[in-house]
Amino acid sequence: MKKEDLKFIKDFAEMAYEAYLMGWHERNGGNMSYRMEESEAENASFLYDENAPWQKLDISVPGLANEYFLVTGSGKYFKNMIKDPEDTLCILQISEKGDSFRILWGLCNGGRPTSELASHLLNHEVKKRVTNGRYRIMYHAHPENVIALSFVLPCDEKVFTQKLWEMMPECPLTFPEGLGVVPFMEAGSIELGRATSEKMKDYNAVVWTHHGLFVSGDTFDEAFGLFHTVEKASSILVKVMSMYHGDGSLLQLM
Ligand code: 2HA
Ligand code: ZN
Repeated sequence: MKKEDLKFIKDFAEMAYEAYLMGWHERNGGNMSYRMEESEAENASFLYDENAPWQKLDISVPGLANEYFLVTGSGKYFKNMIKDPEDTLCILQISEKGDSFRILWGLCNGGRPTSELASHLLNHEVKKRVTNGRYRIMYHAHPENVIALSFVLPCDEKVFTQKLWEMMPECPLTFPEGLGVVPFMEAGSIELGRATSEKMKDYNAVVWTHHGLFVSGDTFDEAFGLFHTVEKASSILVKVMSMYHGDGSLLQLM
């Protein structure tokens, strides 16, 4: 077995590159994590540093005890993940009590897992429970139209959901449960992680006001597709709103 044969690393890095091409990852923006299947964790074990030290988490996620994750590194560029996974990604293991982690592979030039690790783990814990283990992916980025709308629409999930549903017939099919919205909170904070994971009980996509979008999915395609659909509907809404005057009348171009 070679690292190149590990399909989940390849799929992860390919999605990262496609998302970068969409313009959702300026500089080192965004982060992603994948909860590995047992067989994947076993197949990748030839990569592991079994002496890796345990590091305390500042949250507790007993629902993820002994789980393995592939996670983006803090400060790493999505653009580079496909060409240099060892430098930009890591495989981490959660301890038996769910209060610590250790880096078994990756970040070969040093570094830490994503600054949004608390959000990722808290959301995985909820989603694993409510989908009976089906959902494995958490993905966050900075799509410009979703962010722009969060400056203009009220911080209200009924409004966001209704407006985006109206933009494309695809929307109510892709997110029939609607969209969650959380108010602006400090990036990387546990508070943001907890607020998002509350929403993940009911939704698969949560708007981070003035910051971005956080989605979950069972496959890379589903997570990417959901993210893409929300951002595309947002871009249509931004265009439609731009064609009206302040008094609600339509711009007359001819
Ligand atoms: O740059 O996106 O939310 C990483 C982030 C933090
Ligand atoms: Zn962000």
